[in-house]
Amino acid sequence: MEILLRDDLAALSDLDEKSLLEALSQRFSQNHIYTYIGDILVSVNPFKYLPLYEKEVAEQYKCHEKSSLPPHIFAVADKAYQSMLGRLGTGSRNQCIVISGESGAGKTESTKLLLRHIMDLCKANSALEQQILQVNPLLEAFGNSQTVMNDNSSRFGKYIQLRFLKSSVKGAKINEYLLEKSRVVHQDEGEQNFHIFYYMLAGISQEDKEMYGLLETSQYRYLNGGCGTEEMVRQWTTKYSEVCNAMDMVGFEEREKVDMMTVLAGILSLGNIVFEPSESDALRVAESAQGWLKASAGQFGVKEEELLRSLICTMSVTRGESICRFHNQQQAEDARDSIAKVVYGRIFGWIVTKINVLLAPNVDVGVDLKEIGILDIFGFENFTVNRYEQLCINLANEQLQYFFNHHIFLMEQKEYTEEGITWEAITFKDNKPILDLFLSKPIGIFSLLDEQSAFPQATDRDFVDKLNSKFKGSPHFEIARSRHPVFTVVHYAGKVQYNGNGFLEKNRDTIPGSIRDLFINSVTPLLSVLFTATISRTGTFMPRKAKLLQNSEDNFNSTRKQSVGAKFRHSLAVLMEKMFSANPHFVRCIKPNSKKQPDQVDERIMMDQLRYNGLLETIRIRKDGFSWRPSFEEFAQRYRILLFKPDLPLNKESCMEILNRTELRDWKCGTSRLFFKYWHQEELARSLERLDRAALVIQKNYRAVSC
Ligand code: AD9
Ligand code: MG
Repeated sequence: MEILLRDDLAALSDLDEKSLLEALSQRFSQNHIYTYIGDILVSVNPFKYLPLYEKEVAEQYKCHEKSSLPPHIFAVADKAYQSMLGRLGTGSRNQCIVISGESGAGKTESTKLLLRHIMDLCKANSALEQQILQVNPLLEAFGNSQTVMNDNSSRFGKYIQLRFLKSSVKGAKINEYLLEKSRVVHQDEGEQNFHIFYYMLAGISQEDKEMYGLLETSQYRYLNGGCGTEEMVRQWTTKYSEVCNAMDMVGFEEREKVDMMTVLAGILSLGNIVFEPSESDALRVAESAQGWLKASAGQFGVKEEELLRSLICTMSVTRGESICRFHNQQQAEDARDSIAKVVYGRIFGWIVTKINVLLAPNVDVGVDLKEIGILDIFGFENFTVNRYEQLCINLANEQLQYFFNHHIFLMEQKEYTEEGITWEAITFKDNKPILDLFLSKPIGIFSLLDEQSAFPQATDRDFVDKLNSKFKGSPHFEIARSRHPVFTVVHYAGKVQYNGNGFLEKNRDTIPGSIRDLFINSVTPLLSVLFTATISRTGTFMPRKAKLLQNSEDNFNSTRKQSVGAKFRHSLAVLMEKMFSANPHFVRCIKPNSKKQPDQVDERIMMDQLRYNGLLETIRIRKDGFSWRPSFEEFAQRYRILLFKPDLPLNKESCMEILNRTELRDWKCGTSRLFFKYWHQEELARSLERLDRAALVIQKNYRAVSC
């Protein structure tokens, strides 16, 4: 019973894996989905509506004391906001909120709740805040889809940075990571394409449908026959009007919207093109698909014969002479699919860029804005078949786990040693060796992949053979015997077998020059803009510099063109740098079962997540450790007021003088800073509040007397 009543597991006297699971499941069965482990929030997905987010609840979690209210995601938002303003004794600093958990655990929902509450805390109800909130439906429509793990699975990662001047929000920026473009052309059993296609087909008026040349959902091969039940179609219709509203709010022009829908229609038509042999060397479009070729060329605003040419052959220039190499069936289908992927990918990038332009802070250069970043990245994935995308997604999760370990275990323990605090070391599952397996140079999975991608003749099998020979015997790598080029990585969250088919091509992600030329000359303004601009490493569009660069980028032999893996690693590194310099808050999301069902706990699935999340070790370190570590100066500056001595020097002696006047126990003093348990911060905040109240009473009395 003691367990059930506890909101904070770090406060429990003793705990093992089993009782941790029991505690969380018991709380969950009573709809207490949130639980603290010290300052970390654990959230178990209820898969049902709970009355936890109403206005009155949100009100309670504004500038509150953590211990006085049940654990809540709003409390994390509040703490990040107050810390950013420097109200919690840490000095005003950038903050980041890291949300982790496997697919379907509730990261994106948590992100939305955090955003909502932070916007609520800013108080003013400005247009900018509404715009920031409206961005989500737009991003989700284009970047999310139904998977076996989650009906609204994010197929891209995002880091939302909210920018503040003092307490009011001045702008925001979104970084997106690795949209799973391959979903446009292929979805596994039980999965769907990106939401926007279904929304559009359900929500669009008959008149517009004709204008865009759209048919029924069931007609399109790329949509996997997913017509949806009546109820789903109703929901898609509502979602479509939400997306249209969001586009208006974000500032899309009518022309741009029309172009975008037409291009999406073009992608769908393109997907229906199939090929057959002809009398000559070249393939031709099958008789039954001629209409689709015509439709798609029309929707893309390009000439039919030019679109056909880029599907059935590759043009290359050798010694000033154009040579046409005809595609076989597979190559023609690949060309078709790669056009669909690149066009969709560019539309997504363009939407994010537009959002960022709109939300950019409108302040003078040099104004010091503080930031709260929220990271909602794809969860750890382990499917029946795991491809290149899963490798990247799981690398991102390894990186996040490392960040978590680094903060919770490494940094904390290193500081104790440096500051001479006696401390019994806590062991934890360090995933650095797995990160090294991925990222080491020149012998890491990604370096070897880049090396092989640079050879036009290399095959996916060559790549996997290379891995097998280099990592044989590594504790985190297993050689798999199979007809297919497969290999296994032992991740922090378990073993994942990857199928190397398509790795080299996906890593190169080259767009043939002919396709670029095709679209640059499109009469649809949006398409020609998308292919005239190039996307920089930070995700922003840059004008193309020179024809020379354009050509070299198209050629996968070129060393200038960065591979997808290299770009992804770079953006992850930039993200980590940002996060390491901010004050982190952690939300650990847990999925109670894999059937997306309410009120059901699958103990094995829960236990796996508790284990690889390192939650038991986290409880131990939060219980025994000192999570708040202000310098003498910081501490004295903030709390000397408790002694009514504003001129007290900012040194160790003053800190001792202050602390001796409080009832705080169990804190420690290092050589340059103080070490507090996480609850000490709140006790001190309470003392300050009492002081404030006393000051108010005195003021009031003074006024009464002087009247
Ligand atoms: V993925 O890695 O993007 O595939 P997420 O983002 O972790 O995954 P998401 O937030 O999308 O999962 O949650 C999955 C579903 O769980 C949602 O669509 C909701 O139906 C459900 N969910 C999640 N959190 C809550 C909640 N606090 N209350 C009610 C919830 N339902
Ligand atoms: Mg998500």
